[in-house]
Amino acid sequence: MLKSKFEDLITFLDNKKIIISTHHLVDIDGLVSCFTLKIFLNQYLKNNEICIYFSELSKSAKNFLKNFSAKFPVFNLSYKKKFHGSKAEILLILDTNNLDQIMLDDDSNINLLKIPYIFIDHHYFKEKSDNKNLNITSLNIIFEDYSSTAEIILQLFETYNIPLNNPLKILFISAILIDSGFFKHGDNNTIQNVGKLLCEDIQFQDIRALLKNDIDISEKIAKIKGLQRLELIREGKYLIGITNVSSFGAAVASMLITIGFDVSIVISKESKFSRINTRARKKICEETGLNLAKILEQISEKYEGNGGGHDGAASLTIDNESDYNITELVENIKKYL
Ligand SMILES: [Mn+2]
Repeated sequence: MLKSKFEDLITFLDNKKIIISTHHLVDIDGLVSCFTLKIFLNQYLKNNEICIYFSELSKSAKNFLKNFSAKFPVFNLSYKKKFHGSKAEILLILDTNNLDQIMLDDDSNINLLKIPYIFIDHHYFKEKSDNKNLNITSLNIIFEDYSSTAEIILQLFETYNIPLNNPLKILFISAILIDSGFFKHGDNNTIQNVGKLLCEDIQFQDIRALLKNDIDISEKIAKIKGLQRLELIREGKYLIGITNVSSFGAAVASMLITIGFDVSIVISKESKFSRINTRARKKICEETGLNLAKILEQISEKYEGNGGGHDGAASLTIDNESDYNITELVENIKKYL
């Protein structure tokens, strides 16, 4: 089934001009998925014009790119910072299935460009009516149970028996490790995928070193302030933590789970919008059916926000003028606990 899905996609892409892209503040999974997909397509589709567009890299992705390039200076990791929409016949959007997460360099709305697009992703997917006609949904490849998008691309290489050299293997391992939280959110497949990529020349500890990220002082301060402002809600045997910080909301939300909360909610208020990052312990999602992505998606529909993610890690961006109140989210979460 998977092979026929891949085949449909590749047949469709033949002879088309392609732009590959991913969400704003590109993370390591987004970065690796785009580069590796381009390498795959270049081997397979000989006559295509393919380019990668990134709006802005996250700090960890920048750091990874720097470390990786130092190790493999000739490996081609070029991408465009300008979105040449007029040159594209099809857009491949990786590691997100939300068009609002694609940022164009001139701030224009991607929907207005009228380029058809296909998602290749591992986040919770809900079909939206507003952009249905431009998304070729029959060609989307979305596996919500995969721990990374990179594993979908890895499967493409495997299905078509394209051998992987060491730099490619290292790229895949890095993306899988990061997105699975070093297997914390993964399953047997995640571990097996990494296991088969590791070899004599590729040592696990060397990859850890490649992914090492120094935490800068602003992130430390955000975490400490997040703790100072923390409110604890107890629901039976479960603990929910709510706090607010101006930046590093995702990191603060993850930290709250590490220190003992079952669910965390972190609000980051900006001038026009608020961003809400949520996390939940994997075991609780499995036990109770809690799915943060679904809850945030529902709220975003009701208040015209923008939400999505996974069952145990999701976010919502919402207009400060809307009637939305955080207690609605808390109440929705409590229903499952
Ligand atoms: Mn991902």
